[in-house]
Amino acid sequence: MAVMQKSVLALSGGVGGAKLALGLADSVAAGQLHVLANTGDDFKHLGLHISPDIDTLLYTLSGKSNESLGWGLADETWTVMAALEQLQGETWFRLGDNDLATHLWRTAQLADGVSLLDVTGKLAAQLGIVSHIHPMCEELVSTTVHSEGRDLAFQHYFVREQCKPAVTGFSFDGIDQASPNPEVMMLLASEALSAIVVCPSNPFVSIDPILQIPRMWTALRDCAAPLVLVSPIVSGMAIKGPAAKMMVELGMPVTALGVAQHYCDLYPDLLDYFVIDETDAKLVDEIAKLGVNVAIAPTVMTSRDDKKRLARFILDLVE
Ligand code: FO1
Repeated sequence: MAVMQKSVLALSGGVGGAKLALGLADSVAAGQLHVLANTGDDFKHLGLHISPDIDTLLYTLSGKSNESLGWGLADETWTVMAALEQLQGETWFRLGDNDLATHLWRTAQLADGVSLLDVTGKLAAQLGIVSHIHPMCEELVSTTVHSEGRDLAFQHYFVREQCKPAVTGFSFDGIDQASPNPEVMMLLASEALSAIVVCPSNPFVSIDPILQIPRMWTALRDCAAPLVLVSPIVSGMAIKGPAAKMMVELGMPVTALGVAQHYCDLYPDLLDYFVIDETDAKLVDEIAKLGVNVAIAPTVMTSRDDKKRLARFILDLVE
């Protein structure tokens, strides 16, 4: 009798999350990885609908990502940006020539009434991806970064101002009217999942928007599959991006314990396992006091083997 293959659901933002998603895609049976992607970074730019985290996942899972930039496509050309600069157009957010095709096509499809879920599915199929990438919702949810005395749209904070303003908080405009991705809600209610993995993405601007979609985090908590979260903070630093800087500015301890505290405070009983890096082993007892099972592994993912090793570790942990 054939044994039913169970699936894994990963929650992810951009670069850090996509690395573990790739390791998971390599480690589960073909088509058994589902990725729930943050779309709180999505915005309209030059008339185009940009979905940065979905695109980072698409390009990473298809092996086409630009690893030195951390976004966009490898072997990119920039002719359109150069021409736009001549016109004194907006070039602070750089769209490569090949990447532009993705945004143009997505925007046209959305205008024709196709859902973001289906557009993403078609893009994934074109790129030969067998994993399933699900936008967290269909509605536009816009992250606002609150800084001292002013509010900034997320990409203005992140790209135009290079994360320099000190943050005091975040809000996700439109989130209360958003509906959680129905396919993911069905997966959570089924017995099809063997694990839920929260990738080492930024807690505040990548994972919180996903969890704060109405009914989302409670559905994750109530799902029978164990939930494993990988700390994005290692040895007091974020591997990539502004998470550590944000924690300092928010007055939080910049440690894996600070990350665990954040999730336990906002989402009680959500975490079953919290994976910390081996360099943070000294924090085990303090984190365990929060009522979470702590596991220790090498979590820094440089090579493809590192990604697979961490994915394997997580899958073995929940087995
Ligand atoms: N990040 C940058 O730092 N500079 C850019 O010019 C830039 C352009 C860009 C274009 C398309 C895309 O999908 C992503 C892009 N990103 C850029 C990355 C992105 O905005 C951020 O890394 C994420 O929003 C944070 O997860």
